[in-house]
Amino acid sequence: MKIAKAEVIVTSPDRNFVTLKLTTEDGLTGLGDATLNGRELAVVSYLKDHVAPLLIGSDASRIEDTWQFLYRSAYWRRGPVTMASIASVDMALWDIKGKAAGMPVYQLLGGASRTGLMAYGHASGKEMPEIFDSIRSHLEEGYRSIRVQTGVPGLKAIYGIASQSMDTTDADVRYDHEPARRGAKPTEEDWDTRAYLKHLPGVFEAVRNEFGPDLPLLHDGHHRMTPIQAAKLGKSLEPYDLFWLEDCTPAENQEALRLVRQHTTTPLAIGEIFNTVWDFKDLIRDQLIDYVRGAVTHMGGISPLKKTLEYAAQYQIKSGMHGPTDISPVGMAAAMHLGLSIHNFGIQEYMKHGKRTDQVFEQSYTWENGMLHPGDEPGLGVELNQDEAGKYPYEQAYLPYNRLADGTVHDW
Ligand code: KDG
Ligand code: MG
Repeated sequence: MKIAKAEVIVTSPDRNFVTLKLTTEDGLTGLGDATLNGRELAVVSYLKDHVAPLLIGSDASRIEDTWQFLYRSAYWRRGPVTMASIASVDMALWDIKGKAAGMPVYQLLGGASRTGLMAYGHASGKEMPEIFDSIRSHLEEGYRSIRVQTGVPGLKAIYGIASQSMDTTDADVRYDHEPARRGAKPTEEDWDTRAYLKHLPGVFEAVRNEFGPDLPLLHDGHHRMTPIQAAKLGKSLEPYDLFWLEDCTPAENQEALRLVRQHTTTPLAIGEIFNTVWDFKDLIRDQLIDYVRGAVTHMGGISPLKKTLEYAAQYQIKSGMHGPTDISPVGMAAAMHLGLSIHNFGIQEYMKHGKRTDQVFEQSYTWENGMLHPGDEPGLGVELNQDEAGKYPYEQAYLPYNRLADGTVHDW
C-alpha cells in the first residue's frame, strides 16, 4: 500500500484551513489537518517542500515508523510548524488504515470506551444579560457544559467575547466562530488584569444563581495572569465550582502552575499551544494539572497524543482536547476517535464550524444531546469536497493581540 500522491490543500470557507491529502497506489485516500491559525502558509511550505517528497513511494500502513522517521530524521524537532505538519501525515495514515480495514479509526485504537463525548461550547457576552442569553442559546443548542467569557468594565474589546466585536454583516460568519479576522494586520485589543480579577467572581456568582449548581462551567484565562494573580483567581472562583480554569498563566512557564496549585482546588487545564509529550511531562508527573488540552492537530497526530494521554491516565489526569474552529473538521474527527477510545476522556471542546466549512468538509460525526460521536464510517469519516474547497482561496488572517493602557503588549 504505497503512497502515490501527497497534496496540500488550502481553503478558506469561513477561515483558513490546511489539509493534507494522501492517495495510495490502489486509490485509498486519507486526510490530515495541518491548520496553524494565523501562520498557515508556513506549514504549507513545510509539507510541500520538505515532507511530501519523502512520502511518495513509502508504505502507507507504517504509521508509527513514518512518524518516527519524520520526527527524528529532520534533526530539528518539535515546534508548532513541524508538529502540525507531522500531525497531518499521522492523521491521514490512520484515515487510510481505517479505510483499508473497513473500520472507523476508534476501533483500531482499541474500540469505544463510552457511548459519546461530552462537549462544551463557548458562551460569552460583554454584560450579564448577554452572557445569560448566550448560555441559554447554547443550552438550546444541546450543550450541557459551557465555557463562560465576559467583558470587563472599562475594557473595549476582549478576545473570545462574541457580541462586542461582530464586525461582519455576513450572517453565516459569527465572530465567535472565526476569531482570526481577515486582514493585513492583527486587531489590537485592550487588557487590565486588576479590573478582570475584580469582575470575574461576580460574573460566576450571577451565572450560578441563574443556572443552578449542576451545570459544568469552564473559563479560559488565556495566559494573561501572573502566578500569584492566577492563584488568587482560582481561590476566588472556588465557591462556583468550575469544571476547569484554563491557561491561567503563560503556558511556557510551567513552574507557575506549582504556585497556583498550592493555593487553589479549582481544577486546572493547559496545553492547547503545546506540541509534544515533553511539554506535558513535568506537569503530568508532578500532578500540576487536571486536564491535558493538547490538540491532535498540534501535538503531532493521533499516535503521540494517545501516548501522552495514556501517560496522563497514570496520574488520573484527563483529556480536554482543544476544539475551536481553527481545528478543521478533520482534526475534530481525529480528536473524537481518540477521545472515544481512551479510558481517561474528560471533555471535548466543540465550537461549531460555519456552514461553508461544513460544505467543504463532509462529516459523518454527530452531535446529539450535548454529546459528540465520530460515527462509524471507515477511517476518520470526513471527506474533502475539492470543488467546494476550490471556491475559497487563502486569505491573510491574524489573531488579535492585547495592549495595556500604557501601550505595553500583553498576553491575549
Ligand atoms: O488559534 C487560537 C485559538 O484556537 C484559541 O485562542 C482558542 O483559546 C482557545 C480555546 O480555548 O479554544
Ligand atoms: Mg484556550
